[in-house]
Formats: sequence, C-alpha cells, structure tokens
Amino acid sequence: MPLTFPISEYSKRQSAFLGQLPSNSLVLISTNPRSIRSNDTHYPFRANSYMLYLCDWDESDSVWMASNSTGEWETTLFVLPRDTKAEIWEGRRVGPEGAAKYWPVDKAHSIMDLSEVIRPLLGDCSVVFSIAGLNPEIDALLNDSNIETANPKSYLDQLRVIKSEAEIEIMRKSADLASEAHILAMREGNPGVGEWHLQSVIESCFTSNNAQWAYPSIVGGGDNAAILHYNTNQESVKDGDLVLIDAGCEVQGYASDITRTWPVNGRFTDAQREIYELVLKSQIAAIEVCRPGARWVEFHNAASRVIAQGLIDLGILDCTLEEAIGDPNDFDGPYRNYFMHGTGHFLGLDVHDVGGGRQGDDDPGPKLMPGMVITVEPGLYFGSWRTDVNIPERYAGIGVRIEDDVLVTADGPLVLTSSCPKEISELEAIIGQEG
Ligand SMILES: [Mn+2]
Repeated sequence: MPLTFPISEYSKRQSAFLGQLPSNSLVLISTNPRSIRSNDTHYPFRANSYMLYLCDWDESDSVWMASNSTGEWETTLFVLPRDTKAEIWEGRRVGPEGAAKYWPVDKAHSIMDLSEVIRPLLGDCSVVFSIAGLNPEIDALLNDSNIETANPKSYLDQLRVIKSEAEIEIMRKSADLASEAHILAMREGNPGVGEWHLQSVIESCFTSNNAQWAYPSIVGGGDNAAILHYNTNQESVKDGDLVLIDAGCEVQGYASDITRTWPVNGRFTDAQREIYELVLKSQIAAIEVCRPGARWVEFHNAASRVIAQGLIDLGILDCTLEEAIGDPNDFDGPYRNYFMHGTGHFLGLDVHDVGGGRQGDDDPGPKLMPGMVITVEPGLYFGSWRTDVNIPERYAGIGVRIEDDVLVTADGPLVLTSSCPKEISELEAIIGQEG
C-alpha cells in the first residue's frame, strides 16, 4: 500500500508543525476510535485526518508521537502488532517493522507498548500536545501525570488549510469524480424516480472508481429538499418536483462536496426557475469574492445581499434591502428565514475541513489565501410544512442549493467542480437523457 504522497511531503508537514512547538514538548496524535454499528459489527474504519496529514497511517488503534527529549525531534508510530490469527479475521496488518520501514517516521512500536514507552517520557517534558477524547489510554496517562497539556490543532490547522500542489491535484480528482456522479444521476432523472435510486447511481460511481462517499449523500425530492440534513432518501420524487442532491466523494482521503438541484421531469416550472436563478446568481456573486485578502465573511455577505434583494423582488419579503439584511455586521435579517445556513466551509481531508470560518455570527473569520479550498453553497428553502414563517404558496415545496468547490488562487477563484452543469439550459438538456 503506497503512500498517498512522496515521503518528502510528510517530512515537510512534520517539520513545519514541530518547528513551531516549544522545545521539550511531546506530541501524541491518536487516530479515531473504532465505532460499533450493531452488536459486534463496526462502521467502516476511517483514520483521523491529523494522522493522515502527518504520516498517512490508516490502520486503526494507532498513535503518532513526536518527542524532542534528546534535543532532536524523533517521530514514532504505535501500531497494531502482526498477529496471524487476528489477521485471518480482520485483515492484514503492516506491523511495527513495516511501519518503521515504509512510513514517514523514525521508529515504530506495538500499540501494546504505548503506556510503557510514554510514561518515562512524561517526566522529561514540560508540555504534551494531544487531542483529548480520541484515546482513553492517553487521556488517562495525562490525567494521572498532572503534566501541562495543550491542543496541537491550532498549529496543524493553519498548515492543513493551505493545500499543496500535490493535495490540489488529488482534490481535482475528487471534484471531477463527484461531478461525473452528479451528471450520471441527472441522466437517471424521471418522474417518480426513487431518491434511493439516485443515491445508488451517485455512490456506485464513487465505488466503481475506487473511491467512497465523503459524507452520507443527501437526496431530497420536493419538500425533502428543504430539510438541510435529510439523508433517509427513501421517498419517490413526484412529477413536477425538484430533487436536491448534496453528495461528494473522498479520493485518497480528500473530500469533494457538490450540491445540484433539478426537476426530475427535466423542465423547471416558472416558480422553480425564479428561485433557482436567484440562488445561482447569489452563488456566482459569492464565488467572485473568493480572492486572496477577502475576509471569510465577505463571500457569505455577497451571497446574502443578492438573496435578500431577490426575495424583495419576488415579493417574498416586503421591506427595504437594509431591513431584509438586518444588522450590517451580523446579516441576521428576515432573509435568514429562507437561507438559514452559512455560504461555505473549508474542504480537504475533512469535508467540513479545519481552518475556522463560521458564518452567521459577527466574527469576520480568516482571510482567504491562495491554496485554500472552500465550498460556496447558498440556498433557499420553502418547506411547505413550516409553521415558523410565512411560506408563499407559489414557492411552497421548493428547496434549492447550488454548491461548488473553489480553489483560491492569486489569479482569483478557480471552480474545481466546474464540469458539473448548473445553468438551467444545461440541466434541462441532460436530465433523463441517456449518455
Ligand atoms: Mn458543503
């Protein structure tokens, strides 16, 4: 199993991280715990993204350690030991010998020796960088030792948020594959199509390309499109309804994240077209803002301004643009009744990747820089069952979100998912048409 990147990429990441830490510190990065789905059946294991970032180790029950008790940083992987009987049942293991030989670390030990190796090191160091809650054995050791602990995330996140050329190349593949999957689903569009069927078309495209979903696919027809985290995908989509598909894949650890919304019968109604074109206009306006130096909040505000004005123009809001937007710092006006989420998030090893950037509060967030990858995904939702606000009858049952993945470059925004159609004319030409 070859590494995702050349060893030099991991060495660069490790030294950029460790170079910022105080001398005499110890770093312990644990992978994710395995989780049970039912009785003795586990969910498929997915390694912790910090573990993947630092050394690409993807087996369970492992810890990456860096110590500089000798004055020089030394890295160690603790991994499951070779065990033929266990491997017969659970799969082959690399073991400490293979880990030390082929992975970007100086040494490797059996995970069984974790406490024994770490305990003496705790006496020699002044601070331990560790992410609590992932590994009970480490948490217990640190609790018992009374040593000062710190969270390594702030150091690692500012590295992870800027993608290298090699990472961008994989993220392009991930974006291309997700685009392809969405197009295949569009071709399967027809009145009465099952949400589950569209899900299976999307996910079989991922699987047949040796990838997997990055998050559970959302396939919501009609009113279900107005449920932001809908993913039961068990209803049929009626003739005349839109379907919203929010699905992305993970290629060699890196996520893509695309949302497209289209009519299953291949033809937008006038009301659907009005909402769709408004969301598309706001999304294009937001993407335009994704340039180096822009504050995180600016692309959300750009999308929000277009949405707020559009809601006024369509007669959905009866007020001025200022009133629709609300507090000029918070953007908390009544347009939020129909567009209640942020406009995007960082994307990378995690689908909601590290790096900060909350929207909808008054923190302007990080500044955009070349090498950042973000999603841009405004939406409008008119669930007909809602009782919290007035839902105009003309738009009841419509939910639209359009989401692309955008690389910030010195030359401006680059849409990695541009091969996935989003113009109404393109969509109407594809839906239900066999390739
Ligand atoms: Mn997203």
